Amino acid sequence: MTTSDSGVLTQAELQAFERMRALISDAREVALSGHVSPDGDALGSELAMGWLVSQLNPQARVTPLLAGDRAVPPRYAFLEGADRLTDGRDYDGIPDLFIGVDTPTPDRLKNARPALERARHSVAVDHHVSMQEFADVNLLRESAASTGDIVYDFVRALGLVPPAGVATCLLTAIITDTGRFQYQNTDTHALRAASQLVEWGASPSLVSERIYQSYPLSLMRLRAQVLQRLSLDRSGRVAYSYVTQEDLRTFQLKPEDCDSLIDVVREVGGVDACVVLREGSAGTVRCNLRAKVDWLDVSDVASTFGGGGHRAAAGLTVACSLEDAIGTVVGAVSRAVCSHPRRDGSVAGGPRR
Ligand SMILES: [Mn+2]
Repeated sequence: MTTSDSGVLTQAELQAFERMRALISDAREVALSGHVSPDGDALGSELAMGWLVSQLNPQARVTPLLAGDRAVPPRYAFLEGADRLTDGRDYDGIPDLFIGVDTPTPDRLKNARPALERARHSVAVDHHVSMQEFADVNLLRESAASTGDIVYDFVRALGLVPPAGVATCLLTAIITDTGRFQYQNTDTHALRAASQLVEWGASPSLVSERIYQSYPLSLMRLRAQVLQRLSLDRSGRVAYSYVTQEDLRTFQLKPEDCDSLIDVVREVGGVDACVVLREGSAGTVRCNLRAKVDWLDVSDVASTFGGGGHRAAAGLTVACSLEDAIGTVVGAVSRAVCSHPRRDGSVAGGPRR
């Protein structure tokens, strides 16, 4: 293994890479999966890792799995290898090696979990604070902006040069998890990796066009509705909005179509946090939380409701009405925010006249 880029890697990470390389080289049957309701990081990292496995071990049979019940979200269908993703329920192989990416717990593997349980060996690569080290080899780097950053390091450490399509998978992972290099997790590692990936042929404009400029008109109309309902908590430091079951029927959208709405709410100036609540079908409410300031850890708030995520981006599900969820969840975020002094130049309430 070459260590040309090992300056950023810890000794433990280099050892984990070496063990991963050995397990990959010895495997004849390899299955991979990211988490259920996959995002750009889960899919991009999984597909890039799948390519990496076939480079290290061309004889291996490699099956990238989908953990959830649904097909690949249309905006990620352009990723190279996305057409080879297999429904976890249709896979009955006994992998010599299972590789989980961007997945903090086995239950987030849902339909791919049986493959993990049947596997002789397992590897997990992740950056979630809440990660339970469930595999034989666990590479957890909480400071990584995305799992794609870590897979990128593995590619570099092995001295591999990916084709443009695979570089685009990793660039997608980094762009989506950093919110287009706008979230607090955006760091020099992510930017350097992105630069090298573009050098290898990845196209930032293609990623932007496919992921951020390809919304159906119905979703744009729902965005308008979400903007109409935009509210501030009593302190004026938390912006929130919501989506009802009725909205999904009216606009003929699926729950996962709502993932991008949090970015609309975060555009409000002067707030420290934002929340989007989405009414579920079974008396539950899914809440997406974002911190806009470094000192706030929304995964802390999420964990008090049994949820999880990262410092700046977390999610949780509560079993109550939408109205009650607004009270309790926005209330909890509000308390977390108000434990810290208000920042200067707050403009959330609009200009004071
Ligand atoms: Mn991720």
